[in-house]
Amino acid sequence: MPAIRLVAAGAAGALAAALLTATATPVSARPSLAAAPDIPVANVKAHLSQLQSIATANGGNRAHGRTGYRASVDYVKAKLDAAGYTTTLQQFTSGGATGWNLIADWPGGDTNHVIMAGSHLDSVTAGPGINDNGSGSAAVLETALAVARENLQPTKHLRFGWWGAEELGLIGSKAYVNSLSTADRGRIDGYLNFDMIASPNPGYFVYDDDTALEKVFKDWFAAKGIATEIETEGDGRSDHAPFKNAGVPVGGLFSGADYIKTASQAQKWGGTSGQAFDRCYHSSCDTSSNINDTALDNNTDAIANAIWTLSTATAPPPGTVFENTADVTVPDAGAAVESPVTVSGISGNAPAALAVGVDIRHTWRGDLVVDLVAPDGTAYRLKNSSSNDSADNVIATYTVNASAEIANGTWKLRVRDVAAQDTGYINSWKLTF
Ligand code: DTR
Ligand code: ZN
Ligand code: ZN
Ligand code: CA
Repeated sequence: MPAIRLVAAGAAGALAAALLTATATPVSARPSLAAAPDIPVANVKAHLSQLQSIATANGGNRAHGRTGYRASVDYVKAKLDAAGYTTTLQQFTSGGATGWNLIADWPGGDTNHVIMAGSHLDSVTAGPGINDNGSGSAAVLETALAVARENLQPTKHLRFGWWGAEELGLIGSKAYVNSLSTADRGRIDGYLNFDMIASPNPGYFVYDDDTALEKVFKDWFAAKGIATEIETEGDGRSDHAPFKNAGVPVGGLFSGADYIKTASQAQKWGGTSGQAFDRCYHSSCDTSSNINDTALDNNTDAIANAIWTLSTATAPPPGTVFENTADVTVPDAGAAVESPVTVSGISGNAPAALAVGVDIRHTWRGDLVVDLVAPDGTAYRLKNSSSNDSADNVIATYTVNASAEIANGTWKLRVRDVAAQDTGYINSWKLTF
């Protein structure tokens, strides 16, 4: 029987937060660092069936301030406690009603580097909210249970969250982020949000916020041969917004709501063009039958892959090289050209002595001006032109103090030929961290 500890937190503004923490002994089994397991979609659907039953037994919904919401929280919490998680109920009030966030920590991992996944557990009052957002909640729950089944021993600490009162304006997730100290926010290396991931006429949308998080999802879908689009419905529309506003890198997946699927989207994803991704969005028909099993299956497996990848990845060893060997012609006495290199997996800022290896083939190197451009657009001059330097080629390593720049992102080598005659091309270039 887990020990229950009541920790009353001081009232914080309009939201009084009280923490209930249940600590259970994690299951013991062989540790795993392998690739993510395939998550059985039947398990996810079983959670959706439970959430449907809960709504049916509680006035037809699971909305904030209604009995169906707390029943949903109790269901998810019981599964996590039994699996060995340390769960915490964070209480808040909104609109005169009590709400709860459910936070679950997987024991272990570096708590200075947290990977977090979350979804809102509340529905609108109009219906049971099985796609919005039972789908995200069930997928995150089953992923967390898979972590326990596999007894994953991640490098980074894993935390999961189920938010209350999202439908009233991201109330629960805002309460959670506001309750964190600046230091604790800085310990979250990434927050992954899943709100509507099994729409009956599904699309495959990836949040285009943090490039490294986006890449994990896009690479997984690409390997499965599933086309994706970036999620463009607006940053503020789900629980990743409070994290993003607090400077936490965010990512996530979305299968579409009330917007209409276009003909080209139906071409790539199937389904029905000219029809909403989810015709039952915020309606009473958002029930267990309002789910596309294939989208639920794919997105849940993508979530598991992201959790395994992001929490077990260790920082690349020093001396990690990011290189572009594609030839880029430099127009004679013309406009500058650029060659990109995308850096990922490097936490924090770039080094004060960033090595920039350059290999440009040219018959009069004095024509050339060469810059390193950081992901935020800042240019660092590597080489100026000089009228009397007639030697061939620029093959050199420059050292740049890039400590003011975030390491991850797309860096560019910018080259311009400023004098007529003599021509050349970028043969390759690289960054060494
Ligand atoms: N606001 C969410 C549904 C939603 C609409 N657009 C997006 C974009 C990204 C995530 C979620 C959504 C809700 O009704 O819960
Ligand atoms: Zn909604
Ligand atoms: Zn939602
Ligand atoms: Ca020239």
